[in-house]
Amino acid sequence: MAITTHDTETDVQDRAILVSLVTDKIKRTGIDPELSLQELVQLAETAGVEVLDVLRQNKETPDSRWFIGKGKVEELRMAADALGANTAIFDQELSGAQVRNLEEALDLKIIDRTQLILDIFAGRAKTREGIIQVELAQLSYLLPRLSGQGKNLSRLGGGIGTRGPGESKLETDRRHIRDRITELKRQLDEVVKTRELHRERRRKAGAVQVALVGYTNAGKSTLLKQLTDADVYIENQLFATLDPTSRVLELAGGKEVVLTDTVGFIQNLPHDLVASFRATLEEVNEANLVLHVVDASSPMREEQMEIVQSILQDLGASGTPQIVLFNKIDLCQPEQLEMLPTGTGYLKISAFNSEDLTRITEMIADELAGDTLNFRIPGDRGDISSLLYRVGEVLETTYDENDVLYNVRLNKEDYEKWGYMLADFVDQQ
Ligand SMILES: Nc1nc2c(ncn2[C@@H]2O[C@H](COP(=O)(O)OP(=O)(O)OP(=O)(O)O)[C@@H](O)[C@H]2O)c(=O)[nH]1
Ligand SMILES: [Mg+2]
Repeated sequence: MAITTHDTETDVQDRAILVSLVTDKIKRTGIDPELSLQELVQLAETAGVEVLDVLRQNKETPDSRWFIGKGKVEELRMAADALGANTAIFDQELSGAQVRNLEEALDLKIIDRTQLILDIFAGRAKTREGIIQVELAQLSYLLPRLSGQGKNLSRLGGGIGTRGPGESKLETDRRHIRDRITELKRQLDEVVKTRELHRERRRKAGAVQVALVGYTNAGKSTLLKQLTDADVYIENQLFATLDPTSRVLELAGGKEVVLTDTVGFIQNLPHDLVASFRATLEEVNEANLVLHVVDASSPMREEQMEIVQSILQDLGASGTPQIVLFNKIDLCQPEQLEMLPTGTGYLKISAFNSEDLTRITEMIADELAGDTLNFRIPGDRGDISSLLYRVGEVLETTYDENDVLYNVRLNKEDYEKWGYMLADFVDQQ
């Protein structure tokens, strides 16, 4: 049962007014509401919406009935009439009742930030895993908003350019949705198992995992493409990537790692999405090294970095070694560049500069490199020699009668993993 269909050709273009309510609670989060609004504009444009105007209000607490104040509702109606809007998009999350009240009063499609993000994801999902995860997130978002739902059930799920859950199934009741959620979770479990098998295989093969993570649009997929020639989707829009893509990357010295591109993060990443995408995001957890890609030219750079760190923490990956790649320095103002931290663990790069790409692979190699060890391998143990080449960086090879002597740089983790095969061949002298 596909519940989301994108058919942009036949859909009337959404013409929207964006609304931001700044409450005391939001002020305390420290996220600049103006930057958040700028991001909402980008999200709306990514979803194919034409943004006509932006309305702002400051209020201690949201209005329980309308979210914004009654006067502001009137202002929104007038603006919508004057500009010919058919949609209002709120930067903060609305309750089901607020959506219904606003829709009835204004005769506009009412969408909040969460639903907009879910919608973009729905349009992007291509793999079975992605599609299941998005539908699960959409239904989990919809379910608590269904109570007391009357004639407007049809409109609630109708997002940007989509038939969201509900719209195509007027008859759908909560039990139906719960059943569907159960079924989706079961399907997701299967996908998770397959993914675990893949991971297990990679681990057994001794592959070192490096994950590209970062705020959406930071340049993660561009880096994967530049570093490995991967044919991935790159677009100057939010959430271009949904499903993780892995490619082999050869480092300086010949060592190979598996580099994985992941879904981008964003502030207030909907909770339901994080929960649903946990399987995908597990890739990050498995990584031996995280490359945190930052758009150094963004005015929200610091906030974005904090948001990424806090999501990594939620995922349990905050302890993984990390290299911060300040990307897009070709777009930076000189004063922006000066403010960037330097030192080990930080690189200033442009994804389009080949020298910078080499510096990345060098830093990855350094970060993963461990101590050097000497091995003495009998000539008839080619299996051990090739293992050394695969898991370590062979620095020197000499011959002593029938033995080959290797000086190899091997990190602790790999030595622990392969020690049972290698320990007998360590040359103590
Ligand atoms: N000028 C400049 N643009 C860059 C650089 N790196 C990436 N871009 C551009 O930034 C945009 C986003 O790049 P992506 O690689 O799709 O970003 P992403 O992090 O994968 O984004 P999501 O998948 O949406 O999370 C594209 O238009 C890229 O061409 C860079 O170093 N300099
Ligand atoms: Mg991407």
